[in-house]
Amino acid sequence: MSRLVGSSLRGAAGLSRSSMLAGRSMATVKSSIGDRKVEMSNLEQGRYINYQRIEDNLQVVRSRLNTPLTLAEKIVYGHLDNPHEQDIQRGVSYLKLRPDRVACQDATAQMAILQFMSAGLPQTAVPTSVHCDHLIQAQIGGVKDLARAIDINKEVYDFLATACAKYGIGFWKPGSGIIHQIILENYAAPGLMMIGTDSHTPNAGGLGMVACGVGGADAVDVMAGIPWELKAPKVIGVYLDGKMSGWTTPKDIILKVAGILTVKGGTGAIIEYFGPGVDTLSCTGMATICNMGAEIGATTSLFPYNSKMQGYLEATNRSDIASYANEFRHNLTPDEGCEYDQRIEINLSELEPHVNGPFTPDLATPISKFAAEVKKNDWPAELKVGLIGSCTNSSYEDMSRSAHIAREAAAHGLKAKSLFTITPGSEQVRATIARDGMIETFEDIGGVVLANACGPCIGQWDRQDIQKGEKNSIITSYNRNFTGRNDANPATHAFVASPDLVTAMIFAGDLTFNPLTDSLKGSDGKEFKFTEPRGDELPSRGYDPGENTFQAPPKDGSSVNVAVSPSSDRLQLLTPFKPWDGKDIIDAPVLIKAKGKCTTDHISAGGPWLKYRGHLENISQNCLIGAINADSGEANKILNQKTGEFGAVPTVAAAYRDAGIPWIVVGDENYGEGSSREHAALEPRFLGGAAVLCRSFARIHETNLKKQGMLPLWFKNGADYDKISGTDKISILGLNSFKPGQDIELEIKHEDGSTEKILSTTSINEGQWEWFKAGSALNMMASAAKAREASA
Ligand code: MIC
Ligand code: SF4
Repeated sequence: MSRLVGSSLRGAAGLSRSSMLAGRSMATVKSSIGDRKVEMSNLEQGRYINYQRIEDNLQVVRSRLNTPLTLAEKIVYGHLDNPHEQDIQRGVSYLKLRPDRVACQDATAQMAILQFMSAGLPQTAVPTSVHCDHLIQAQIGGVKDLARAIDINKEVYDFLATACAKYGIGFWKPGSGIIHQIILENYAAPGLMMIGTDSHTPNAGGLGMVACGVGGADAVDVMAGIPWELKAPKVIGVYLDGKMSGWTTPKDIILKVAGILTVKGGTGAIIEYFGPGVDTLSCTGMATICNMGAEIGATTSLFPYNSKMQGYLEATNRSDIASYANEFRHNLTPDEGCEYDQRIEINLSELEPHVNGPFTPDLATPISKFAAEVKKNDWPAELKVGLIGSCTNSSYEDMSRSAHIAREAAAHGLKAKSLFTITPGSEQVRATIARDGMIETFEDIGGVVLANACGPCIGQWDRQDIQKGEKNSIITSYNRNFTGRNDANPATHAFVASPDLVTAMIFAGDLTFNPLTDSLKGSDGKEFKFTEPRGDELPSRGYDPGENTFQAPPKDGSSVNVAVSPSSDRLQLLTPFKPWDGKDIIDAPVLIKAKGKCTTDHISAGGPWLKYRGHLENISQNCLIGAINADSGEANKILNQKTGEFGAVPTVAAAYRDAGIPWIVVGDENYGEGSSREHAALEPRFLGGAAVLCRSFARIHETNLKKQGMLPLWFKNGADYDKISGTDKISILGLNSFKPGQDIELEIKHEDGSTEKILSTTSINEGQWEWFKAGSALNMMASAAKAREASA
């Protein structure tokens, strides 16, 4: 269902503005939620939770919509910039929102801060934090790897640390942990809204926060005090009934949901969990589910506030937030009778552990059928490496369940048969599991504890046990498993499962092992079966905070100098893109027609390329090098239509640019799936691209393209994809008279000179069209700032 309420319908909603305001002031006479001042986090003084705004906004919105609201709607509409005037139609209207905070990780923060610097503002408008987690490579083990990373990335860390000090941003040093865990431990709070420059920002939904992944340019808007724009999300309700037992974990819920909805099934929607099964999950388990909702394209995922969240807030020294949330519970749970656009039901009592993959996170197989699938598909059965932890699954509960399995195996005299790595999600989790003996347990059976960082999850893995090209299997408790993601080897079959299954499987060294039914032989020659894993949701002795890795910004950072050396190969100040010349785009060669999955990893690879995330020119050398050319089936080999020669994608793109020829990328479904990295949009723009034409886009990437002044075009008729090849040229017509909402006509010119016309659509709205005309959203912001200065 969808709801239409525009300003034109306001009168019909029954209440005039003055009567609503009267209602509000009457309420304040009694006592209102805003009378109490509770800080958003223990680390930021004087920044208070604004439940009063939600209360007030919802009073207006309710009077207009006059219908029960889902929890997602309550929090989202509770953050509307203008609840009176805003059109609200799920899946249709563009909402202007006022998030409470912004979070950035080091690999995306560099570009976000470089853009923020261009805005020329003294401080960020909302509390913001930056987290150093992506640039640490896993080689030998935590301590040494961290020391090496601090050395190698010094220039970037210094840049981020000084920029944070200057602009009032909290800075989490390398070693502190992965952004999403730090946010959960310190900043997430029920009912608040956050945007973060990382697609797994929704992790904070485990604490009832609407937290969305965005590109850096969106973050800059909010940091600069401009409302954040989001298409009013649809709401998919997932009803959880029953109770998990045995080997089933929260991870299996999201693995199952991913199987049902597929990698694009959540696009444009918030996934809202509800039902009696919710209260049986731990808070960190709910965070795992929300985290991996990114894999189905969801705008975010969300759980209603409950006692498990209260317990986690208390355990992380935030009892005041918990008691405030208790007072506000009526707006932290969905209304009775609210309607979802789609409803899914899962009975937790019947849910089996799942293994998803390889190569895509939505290929879901229950463990009872997995061995047969391995054989049928000729996936390598030998398990080379098991990896647990990451931002998705590194809670105390996860670690204690895995340690339980490891202890049991050790008691039978076993060591891990596969390589085994453990990535604690935060310094707090690392210190706590070290204190409670779990690190020792993992090391005793042969595990290697890596730094509190992303490491192998994003290709920061100096993997030595196999040669590139060698077919092999690994299993992780991470969230993503796209081709080549972990070790840059396209022949690696990466599977995703709960930490429990991963840990059990490394003792068998075999993917076909099912710990629920199969036995292993102990060192005494006797067979044994693992008992069902058990763990503690929260540490009974409380968390050990570990080393202090936080740098608070000074009260006044104006004198801090942020230096970017012109000779740096890691950082480069940005030069504004040229505005649109007002003309149609004529005869733009197809740079590449990409076949099949084209994720942000294919468009702008991670791993060794992460080091150039602050240097647009250098990182552009990886532009689309992973995309598969539909004409040849090969990667990074395309026709230069001007010379007739074949070359690497970035080389051909730059040659077109230097000859003044704009070009177009053609893609398939869910183009730009995966990461929030705006480099996947900045690079094609920098190399002279004009448009991307495909069957469908992933949400964040589509916005990133718009922000950087590129045209994201959808085939009106998906079958037209087959009419195009990499030898064609495409003209984009009628741009001068284009009005948002209209189709855009394209003319395809084939190699033999024949032409045909097709239609494309675009989701570009009025404001976004202005970005295109200005050359980028940042250019628009800069000219608005200049105009303000001139009139002051
Ligand atoms: C990822 O998991 O793909 C990343 C690496 O965290 C990205 C962010 C990035 O590319 O820097 C994400 O999820 O947005
Ligand atoms: Fe880091 Fe992996 Fe989480 Fe992305 S998914 S934030 S790379 S741990």
